[in-house]
Amino acid sequence: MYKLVFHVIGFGLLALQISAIPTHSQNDILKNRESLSTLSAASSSTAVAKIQLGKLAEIALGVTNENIIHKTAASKHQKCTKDKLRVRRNWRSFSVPQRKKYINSVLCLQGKPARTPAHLAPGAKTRYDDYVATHINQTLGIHFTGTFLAWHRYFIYEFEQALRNECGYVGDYPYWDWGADADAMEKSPVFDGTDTSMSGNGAYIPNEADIILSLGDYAPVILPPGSGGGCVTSGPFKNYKLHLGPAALSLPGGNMSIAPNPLNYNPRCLKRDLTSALLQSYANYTSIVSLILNNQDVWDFEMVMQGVPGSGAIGVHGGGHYSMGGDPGRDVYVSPGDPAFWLHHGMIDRVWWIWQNLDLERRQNAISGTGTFLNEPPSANTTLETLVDIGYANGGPIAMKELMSTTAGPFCYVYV
Ligand SMILES: *[C@@H]1O[C@H](CO)[C@@H](O)[C@H](O)[C@H]1NC(C)=O
Ligand SMILES: *[C@@H]1O[C@H](CO)[C@@H](O)[C@H](O)[C@H]1NC(C)=O
Ligand SMILES: *[C@@H]1O[C@H](CO)[C@@H](O)[C@H](O)[C@H]1NC(C)=O
Ligand SMILES: *[C@@H]1O[C@H](CO)[C@@H](O)[C@H](O)[C@H]1NC(C)=O
Ligand SMILES: [Cu+2]
Repeated sequence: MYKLVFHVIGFGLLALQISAIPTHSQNDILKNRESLSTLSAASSSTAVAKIQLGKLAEIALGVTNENIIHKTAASKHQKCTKDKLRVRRNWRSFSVPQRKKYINSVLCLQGKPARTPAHLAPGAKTRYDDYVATHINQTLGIHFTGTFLAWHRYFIYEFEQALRNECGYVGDYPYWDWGADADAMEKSPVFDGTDTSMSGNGAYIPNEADIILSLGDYAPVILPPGSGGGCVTSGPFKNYKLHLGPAALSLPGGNMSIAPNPLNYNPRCLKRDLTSALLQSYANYTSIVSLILNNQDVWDFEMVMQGVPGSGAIGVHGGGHYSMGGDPGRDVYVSPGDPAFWLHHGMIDRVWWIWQNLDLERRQNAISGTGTFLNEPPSANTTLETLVDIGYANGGPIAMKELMSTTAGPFCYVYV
């Protein structure tokens, strides 16, 4: 059962320095309590769960806004003030010109030369590839680890920074609302293949076999194939070439494609195999709300999100990735090579942000896990002092503690 603790004003690290915690007005508390009575458990009706998710996001927004006001009042050094706050928005709420501006800035990054030295990643040719190369290089240290959520928060933020600083993007950062597309991905404004989408499905390949995900000694997870399978034929990214990988690409029928050096140059088309059934099973509104409401501990939250090994589930994170299908959609390492990656991880970050803001005091700085994939091989626990680094992509090494709040450290954004 979900219990909201009314520590709606949490200050993260700053809280420790502030003696008197401002109290909430009685009205706000009553209002929250009222809306929370309908939020004790995820509804099995996806239509109701959609409303629940909207309410949870509203609560998170309210908490973040108040937090900023109080932090600004408490310290002149507060960098993230209300006038600087950026909003991240649902791709569905972007106008046509806004969508085109975002897409053009991504295409721009794909046209700029890489920073990664060729001797480290000969296949990294563009600034976009710098992000793919770094993700490939670090995959086993950033998934099923203590850094998973924060690393990806930093990674997509620094991608946004590159769009802004190197490609003149001035719009909002978009997220993909999985629940809205769970019944028909092909109709999603993210994947409908129009020139305002992230390109559409791959060319249809008939009679594709199932995808078989194997992980150590756990029973394999069997996923159905989708409605495409081949190269993307429409939309802004139909001529885009993947340059890196494959590193661990699951193919229909159970084989895996692995390049001897996934950082070598291996130009090929972007493939998709849109699989609504996966989004429907793992990333519908009910699954999103129950992820948020049913997991009090950050370990449970991040594990359920990624799919608890052996449970047969792949979580909302895996649901989003594998529902894109194709190449690199089915390759954990190379996944940022699909331009929809950034919208998917926007939603991942949004869900974390909502979860954190429902109990900031306990969750703002909650970390669990180590520096290695499922702690294999065993490594030290991740802490607030652990450094994360996204290599040649952008930014510099940064401590976990800087990444835990979206309105502190380098960040100043909320989700609407
Ligand atoms: C991969 O990681 C290693 C170890 O952190 C680093 O030295 C190297 O520069 C990275 N390579 C790329 C391509 O980022
Ligand atoms: C899997 O790979 C083997 C060896 O390359 C090949 O013989 C077989 O046909 C492949 N299976 C499928 C389903 O692609
Ligand atoms: C929604 O997701 C949950 C858990 O991921 C699943 O059990 C349920 O069957 C899904 N609902 C629908 C309508 O597919
Ligand atoms: C690492 O974290 C685990 C789980 O929270 C805990 O049981 C263990 O004591 C920690 N190890 C160290 C060395 O702090
Ligand atoms: Cu990742």
